[in-house]
Amino acid sequence: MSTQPISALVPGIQPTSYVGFDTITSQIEHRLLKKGFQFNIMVVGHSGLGKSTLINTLFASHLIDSVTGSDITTEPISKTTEIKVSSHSLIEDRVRLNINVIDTPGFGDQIDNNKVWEPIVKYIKEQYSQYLRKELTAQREKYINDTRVHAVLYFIQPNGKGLTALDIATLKRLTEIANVIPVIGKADTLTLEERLQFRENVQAEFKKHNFRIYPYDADELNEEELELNESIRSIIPFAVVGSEKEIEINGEIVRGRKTRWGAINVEDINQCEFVYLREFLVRTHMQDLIESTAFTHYEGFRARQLIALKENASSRTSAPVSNNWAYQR
Ligand SMILES: Nc1nc2c(ncn2[C@@H]2O[C@H](COP(=O)(O)OP(=O)(O)O)[C@@H](O)[C@H]2O)c(=O)[nH]1
Ligand SMILES: [Mg+2]
Repeated sequence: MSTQPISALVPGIQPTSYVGFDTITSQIEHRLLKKGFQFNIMVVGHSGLGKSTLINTLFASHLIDSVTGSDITTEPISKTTEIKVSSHSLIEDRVRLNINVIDTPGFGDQIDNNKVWEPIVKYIKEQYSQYLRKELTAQREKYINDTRVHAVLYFIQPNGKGLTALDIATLKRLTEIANVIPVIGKADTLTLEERLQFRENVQAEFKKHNFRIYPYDADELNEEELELNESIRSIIPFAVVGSEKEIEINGEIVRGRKTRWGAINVEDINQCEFVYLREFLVRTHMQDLIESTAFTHYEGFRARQLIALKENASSRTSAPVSNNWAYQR
């Protein structure tokens, strides 16, 4: 069966005078602008890898605090990974972007890191579950508030070797349920050659473990889009450097970091891959991240839940109906 849309098969008719349905694009735009956009981004990785700084650099706004400076020897170390959500509203031109940043402090900071990914996995699934519950109510809201995690930025330590056991265990679980974008944090601590070698090692491990890393090649993508995805994949994990400060390099004010050995301009593609990450995450794939979450990850969850419910109902004898939306695979 052909999967081509009807419109591609039927020759178009040009009306003899102006009808005006070409305005539908601006009508849609008007609606969308009024409503605003929701984007939910999660950061995962060890403390001090530059997660908060990178989020602030990405959106050129101070969204989350960097909690360094606090004395870790006196602060109690939390036993598990915490989930901290902060909501922001950014406006650029006429577009309002509502961002939820989901921070995961405490990840990997314990001596025993067994199952520290669990609160993260639980949070992601809970958002799917909440969304499904809202969709299934008789009086469905017109716009369901979307808290589903659209992108997970996973920070890999620039250790020069490769993934740790914790990275592997966490990535395995997260890539099954969300769009995961791995990055090498604080890449300025590696030389350019070290970065290339490190990336090669990490990419080989992704292959070996068969991780499904975002972006995905969907059937409907054209050649150009597939090529773009391929080129993005070749530089994943992005070697990034973040900074909220502006510094002066050769008389120019840029966003960068001053070190004892010199200065780094985070927006210079010869010095780090921050610009590529921003281009990809914000300027080419933001809508695709939102759609992939809805049509791939959430859809899978939804189907499994509904099948489970149905089976539950048909095999039910006297057992009470379970109100438990636990994730079932
Ligand atoms: N060298 C270097 N330091 C960074 C970078 N990003 C952040 N930092 C510094 O590292 C410390 C921890 O950063 P933070 O963003 O709070 O890390 P988080 O714990 O992962 O959220 C701060 O002192 C930052 O100024 C980076 O890309 N390179
Ligand atoms: Mg932080």
